[in-house]
Amino acid sequence: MTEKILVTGPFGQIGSELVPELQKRYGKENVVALGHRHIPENFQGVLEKGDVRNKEEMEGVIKKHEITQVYHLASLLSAVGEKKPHLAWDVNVNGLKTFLDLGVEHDLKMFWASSIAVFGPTSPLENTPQHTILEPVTIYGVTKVTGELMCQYYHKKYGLDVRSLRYPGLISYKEEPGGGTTDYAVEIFYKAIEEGEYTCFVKADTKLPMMFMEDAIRGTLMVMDAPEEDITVWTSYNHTALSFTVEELEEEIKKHIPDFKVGYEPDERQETADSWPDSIDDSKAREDWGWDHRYDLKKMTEVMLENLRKKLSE
Ligand code: AKB
Repeated sequence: MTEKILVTGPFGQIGSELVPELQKRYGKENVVALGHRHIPENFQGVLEKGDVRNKEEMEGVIKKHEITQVYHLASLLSAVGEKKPHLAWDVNVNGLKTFLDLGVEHDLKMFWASSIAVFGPTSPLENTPQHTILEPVTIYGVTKVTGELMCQYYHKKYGLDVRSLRYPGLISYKEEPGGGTTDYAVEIFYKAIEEGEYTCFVKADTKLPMMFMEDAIRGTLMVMDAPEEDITVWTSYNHTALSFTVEELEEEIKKHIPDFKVGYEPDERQETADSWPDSIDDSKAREDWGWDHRYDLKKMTEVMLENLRKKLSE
């Protein structure tokens, strides 16, 4: 059977790199991008427009395209969530509920994006385990814990095959993130090339789990490809590659741009960053479906600078 894929949030940081990969695998005609407001003019592929909170509208898309799998990525991130907590709850929780219900009704296989934001100040800070205290202090984290529990519940109650990853901060040269706390780890590369200086909105010693986007996309497809009997975590898998402080990233960039200067002016995002782990333990993902990252800080920095230089000079 040909898989017919629906991707929500297709033009966000993850979606804009996942959609082309899915198009390569399944054919352009079999991947439907569900746009909402911002639709890139140069998008090549099948496009629908709609609101993930509107079940009727989403059901129309699923029926029209005979969808078999959904990658539900549409979400407000942590920093923008703090500015719009009610909207964050509505989109992140009610949007997911729409697809969990449609997943059961239309027998869909699903992927949903969770985050390291499920952890909070009472979770262990280093090598945070898969199963631990989850008391997030951001609305984004609250929606992600709720979503994880809903996914697990729908799996247990209705047998829904919905898989998920707790993404760390994601770093990419293709699409910029929007409204997250870990955005500094991408912004710093743009500023290093364009201006030779950067004012960071978190402190120099802020350390968070991170991953290069190519690894994240590979991990996403790996968890979806795994045989169902190998999946032992139905909330969301810890998923990581590396952890570094901003200062360590600054030093790595300086190996390529020696005059690069970084200033530090922490804002309200510092509190969110401080509430998240320094590093997480993703051994469950490694044991269950063979997760293995390919990019460390050195390789990621080289690839980011090389590709951003090209992109910014076009
Ligand atoms: C954010 O900073 O909000 C996201 C995330 C870690 O989920 N990048």
